[in-house]
Amino acid sequence: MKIDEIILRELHMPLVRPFETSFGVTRNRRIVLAEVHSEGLVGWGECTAGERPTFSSECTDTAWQVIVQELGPALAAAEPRHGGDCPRIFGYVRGHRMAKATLENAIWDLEAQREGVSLSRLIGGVRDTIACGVSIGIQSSIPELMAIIEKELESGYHRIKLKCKHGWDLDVFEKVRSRWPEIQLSCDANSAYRLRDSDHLADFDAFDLTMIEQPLWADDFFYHSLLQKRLKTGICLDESIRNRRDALAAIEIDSCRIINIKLGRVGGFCEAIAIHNAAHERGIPVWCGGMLESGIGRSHNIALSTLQNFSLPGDVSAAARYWADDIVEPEIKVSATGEIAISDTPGRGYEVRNDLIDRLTVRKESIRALETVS
Ligand code: OSB
Ligand code: MG
Repeated sequence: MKIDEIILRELHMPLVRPFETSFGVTRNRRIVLAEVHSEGLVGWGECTAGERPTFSSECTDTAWQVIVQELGPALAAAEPRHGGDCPRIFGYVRGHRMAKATLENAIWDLEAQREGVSLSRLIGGVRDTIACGVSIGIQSSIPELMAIIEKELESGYHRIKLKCKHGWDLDVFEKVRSRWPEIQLSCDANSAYRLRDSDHLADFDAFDLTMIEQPLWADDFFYHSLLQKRLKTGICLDESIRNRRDALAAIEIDSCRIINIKLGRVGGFCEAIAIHNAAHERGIPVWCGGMLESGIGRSHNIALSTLQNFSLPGDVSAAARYWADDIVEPEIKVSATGEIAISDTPGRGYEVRNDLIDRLTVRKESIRALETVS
């Protein structure tokens, strides 16, 4: 496909409530969106990098720079046939997977539109609804947390994930489990613990958690495998898994029993599908993580979640949990039974609200192929 133009934007979007993890609080998102124009169609991609390099080494500004200086011009010059060509085109840039995913996912959206199929169908999705969970940030008190959980359960969500850290873990699980003995409950430490906390983490076993997500270092498999031997609860890796090779290594040495797949963290649909397949063949279930996305990134997460081995509820939840006014329509909603229905319209399945996107845009840049003088 000939790439006529790539328009890169930064949007400012305030969250409806702050989101606190062991690495910090997010109140306002600075979201980079790519709009790729090709042969009369427009594909959209969202960058999931945070505002600061705290979840991973990427952030809004590094992604912007790498897309403007390297990936955008390289993509425009390359004329990819489909999304599957992107890893090769971007392969000369080391790292910056969230920046790469921004463009790769836009090409997958374009490809689905060109083929006249939904993105879910294009990637081989097998579900017409996906089961949804919620990720609940650290709160200032347990009663506040209990009220939020009550509301989310009433909304039908299938799984509650609690962000945790030292001082916000065992007491919290204790209270939540005694009130709701049967719910699917998990926790996510975002690397808040160290191997010396192994005995403390083994105490989590008392609460029948579906998994403990990323307890140790963000770049580690080895020490997670030592920790896993000391836990009954399965470890789920998020931050540590950058690609299929990492997933294979982690599974091989039993660093985890479950994998969280995030499109941005792994560099886009190609690698996400490769990790999904590798985990599937080895009997390791996966689920789709979230990064406080707008409707564009969320629509891609929904499509990804329709693959066979996404057998656990993801952090893919209703737009209204994050935004007063999201940038796609129809609004992304979760049914009373905690599910999102998959659209069968061509592409990502949700229209962009161009007027709203223009109003939220704080910077914009047009990227075309580098002019080559022959
Ligand atoms: O570790 O899964 C995570 C949000 C930002 C950064 C990292 C994570 C998260 C979430 C929120 O857990 C998931 C969501 O609701 O989008
Ligand atoms: Mg996580």
